[in-house]
Amino acid sequence: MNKLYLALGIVAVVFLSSLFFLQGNNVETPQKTQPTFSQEKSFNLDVKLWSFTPNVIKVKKGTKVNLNFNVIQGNHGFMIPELGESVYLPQGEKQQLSFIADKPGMYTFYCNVPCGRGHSNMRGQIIVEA
Ligand SMILES: [Cu+2]
Repeated sequence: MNKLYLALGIVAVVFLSSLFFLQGNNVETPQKTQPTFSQEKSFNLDVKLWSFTPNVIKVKKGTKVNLNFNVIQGNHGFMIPELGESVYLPQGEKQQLSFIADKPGMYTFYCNVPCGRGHSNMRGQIIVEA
């Protein structure tokens, strides 16, 4: 009788520890990674007919970039196709766009709302340094 209990006990211990082991393994499976950033930088951009000021923005890779738009004149848009980011910028409003610059390169941004004669001049660059 004692041997039976002992055998059952051993089975139970093995079973429970294997559950624990599996659970431990689960913790180590790669999770979907959240984008991380090493620093954060904010830029104030004035938006007018027909310019973004500044129109060149330089950051280091891994920076969280906050663009604060002060829309002074006209209705505009701000778009960075390569990063899949865009925001509508109606006159008189303040808007913000944030993203993590995690890939080095030169990204062109431009106004994507037809705003008249100088519309095609409304462009600039975000330079992400390695
Ligand atoms: Cu425009």
